[in-house]
Amino acid sequence: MTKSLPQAGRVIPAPENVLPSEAMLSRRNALKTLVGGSVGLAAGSALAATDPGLGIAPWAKVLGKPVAADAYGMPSQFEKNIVRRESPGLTRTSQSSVAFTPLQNLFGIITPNGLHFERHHGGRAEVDPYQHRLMVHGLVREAKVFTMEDLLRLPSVSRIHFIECGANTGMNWANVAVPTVQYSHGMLSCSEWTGVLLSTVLDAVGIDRKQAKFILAEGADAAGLTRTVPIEMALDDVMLAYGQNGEMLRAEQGYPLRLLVPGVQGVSSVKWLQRIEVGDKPWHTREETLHYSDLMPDGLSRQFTGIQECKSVITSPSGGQKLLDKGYYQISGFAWSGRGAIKRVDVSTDGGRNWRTAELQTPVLTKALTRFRADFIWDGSPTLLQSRAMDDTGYVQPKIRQLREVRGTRSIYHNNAIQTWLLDANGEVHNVEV
Ligand SMILES: Nc1nc2c(c(=O)[nH]1)N[C@H]1C(S)=C(S)[C@@H](COP(=O)(O)O)O[C@H]1N2
Ligand SMILES: [Mo]
Repeated sequence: MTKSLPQAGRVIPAPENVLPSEAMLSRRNALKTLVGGSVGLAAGSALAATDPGLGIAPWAKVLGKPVAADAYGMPSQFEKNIVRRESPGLTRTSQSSVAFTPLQNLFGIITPNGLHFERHHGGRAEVDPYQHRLMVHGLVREAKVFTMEDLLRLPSVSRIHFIECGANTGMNWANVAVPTVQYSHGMLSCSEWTGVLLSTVLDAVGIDRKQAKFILAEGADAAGLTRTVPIEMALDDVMLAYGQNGEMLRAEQGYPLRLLVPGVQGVSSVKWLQRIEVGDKPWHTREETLHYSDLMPDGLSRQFTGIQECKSVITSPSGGQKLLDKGYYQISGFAWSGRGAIKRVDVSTDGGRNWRTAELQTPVLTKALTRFRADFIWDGSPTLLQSRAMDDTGYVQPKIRQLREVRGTRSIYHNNAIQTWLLDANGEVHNVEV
């Protein structure tokens, strides 16, 4: 007979300096995710080891499963609720739709490949890598067509970068209190991408350095998605990526080849990339005129506002979770900036009146998610949780009011405002605006 874990709701003494081990036990037992299932019960074994009355666990009485040869490994059966989710009613078809990353269930800064958010305009293309080609032409000395084999022979780089859809947190503009961080911020993921710098390929075709001002990237999917990228970016850190966290790209992420434009809204990172054209002016494609432009209060539309400004969000505790008791918790979340590295994150437990500096987990990388954490002792009263990030340009994440003063209320894209979670007296966490 196994004994049950110590009761959730057990009061852990809350001294000023909570011991990490006790703190972890408290947190894991007391934090329950209502939406999205478990919260990673890794502490179970540690608890059991210290329980003198445990006896022999059922799984120790039988032979385990054989090695999973010839099969792709999957998460534990107990983690099957940790999945991407579509926001009910958000899109009319699941081809032109988005499935959000469960940010509340992630550790560290890397998004597992099966949980990277997906955003398609014309469905997920199934591209045969042997038939796929990348054409590079326009203002170049010699236009070229590359096979995947050609690209895999070129010098490669591996870099950790986030991708955030420009529309991430878009519903908060209209103060729609989407219930969880998965839906409010989950068009955000971070991977180690491997591929060839675009500059390497542009060197190979010999771009006209005087005339070349922009490149056009085109996808091979049904949407034929196209975006303009300025040449300074193209020659800087833009990648032709074929690798994602140590394996080939997932089909959802653009297998076998995508553009990766670090720090810029996701739409520029064209998936199933089949064509790069070098030109001297922007193309003004559908995805940079009709969409992905910002309607200002005066009725004018701002175009080419691509960079994802500095932003952060607390993922634990976050909307839809429930704290089952007072006492010690860890506040944890992500901070990121499309302009560089995160310099500092502050957290507030009183709606922004007082702030204290959170710890940043290393590595702190440019244009990558950065994990922050802070200790928190909940006294059981209603609490407004916020985080505020600053990047290495000195830019500080704004309040939603400050953003609305400039941008009005009709925006969809680029909401990088401070997020507020209300932890109510029942321990339930809600998306609120203050
Ligand atoms: N070819 C193509 N590339 C595309 C898209 C698309 O629909 N087709 N969607 C874009 C959008 S809007 C975003 S936010 C990112 C999402 O990347 P992900 O699906 O890998 O998360 O891909 C971009 N690249
Ligand atoms: Mo997007």
